Amino acid sequence: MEELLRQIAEYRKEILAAVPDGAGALEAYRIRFLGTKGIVKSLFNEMKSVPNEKKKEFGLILNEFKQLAESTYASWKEKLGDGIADGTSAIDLTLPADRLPVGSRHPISIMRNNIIGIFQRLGFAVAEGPEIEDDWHNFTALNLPEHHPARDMQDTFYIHQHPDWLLRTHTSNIQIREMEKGRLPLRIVCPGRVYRNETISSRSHCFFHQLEGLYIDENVSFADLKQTLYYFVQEMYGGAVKIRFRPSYFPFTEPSAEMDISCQICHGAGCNVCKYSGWLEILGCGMVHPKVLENCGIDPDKYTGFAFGMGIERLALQKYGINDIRLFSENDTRFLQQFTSAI
Ligand code: 2NL
Repeated sequence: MEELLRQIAEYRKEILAAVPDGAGALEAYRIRFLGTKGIVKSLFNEMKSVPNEKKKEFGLILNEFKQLAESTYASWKEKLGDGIADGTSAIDLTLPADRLPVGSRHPISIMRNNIIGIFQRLGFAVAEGPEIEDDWHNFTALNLPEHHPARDMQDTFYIHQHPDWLLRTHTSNIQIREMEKGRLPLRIVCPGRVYRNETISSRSHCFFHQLEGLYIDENVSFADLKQTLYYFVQEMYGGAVKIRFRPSYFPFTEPSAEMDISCQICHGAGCNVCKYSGWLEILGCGMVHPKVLENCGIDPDKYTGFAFGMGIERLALQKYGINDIRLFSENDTRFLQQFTSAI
């Protein structure tokens, strides 16, 4: 009897420490403890050798031991899952993992990065600035007269609590801030989001993206402007692209021009994208107005410069043949995932 109790205590310890690592090990446990020739069975067979007055006490201990062996088996069977008979693990670690959806660059980011890359190869640095701007850096320094329509409450988002603040209407504020730092020469491109109080439609939105450029040094001429922009479109659209300049007006440049490229769809023959003109307008540009230089503490008799600005959405619409500007900000993955392979 004493010897049997000692054995049961040993087996209890073994059961409590058992960690079967797969269906094979669990089956070995079952055969060892619960099988027809297993430990539980053989201990019950020992009952006959126990003195009668001790049989009740031994029976209780034995039954408790049997329950421990059975419940341990049941809980491990549940943990490992059943129906696996390969003798290893219920979890197949060699199976490939579930696929995660791969994200993609936003078409506006792709376009912006391409443009930046071209100007960086020409020695332009990238500058950024605040989207909430004061009247000076967004309008006054840029030679926009006080009653210019762009300053109208109708066209610009003002910050109610601070009437001098507004959401920038172009990224020129960055260039003003860079010029005010007084480090010349200056050769920068300025990408960013801008805001205008427009009715949202397929062609206009209350926010969009611009990229402006500025080059200021001694003896910078309109010829430098033309050659820089010609290099840009050749890199962007290929060597066969043609350009033309049309006179225009901006308060911050003089002279000012719009630049067109030969239509990338019909190559000048005429189609509905270029409205049968053979040309697509891609940017505005000009020589920085002497007043703007003065406003930023730069001597217009010593320094000259050119500037240009383009709308990134407009270029992306043209490049990818998209007909609705709202698609860029709706976050519809059916639209966005079409750009997964476009860098
Ligand atoms: C357009 C035209 C333009 C500029 C932006 C600029 C900035 C400074 C001084 C002078 Cl600080 N000019 N920027 C110049 C000409 C045109 O943008 O159509 N943008 C979408």
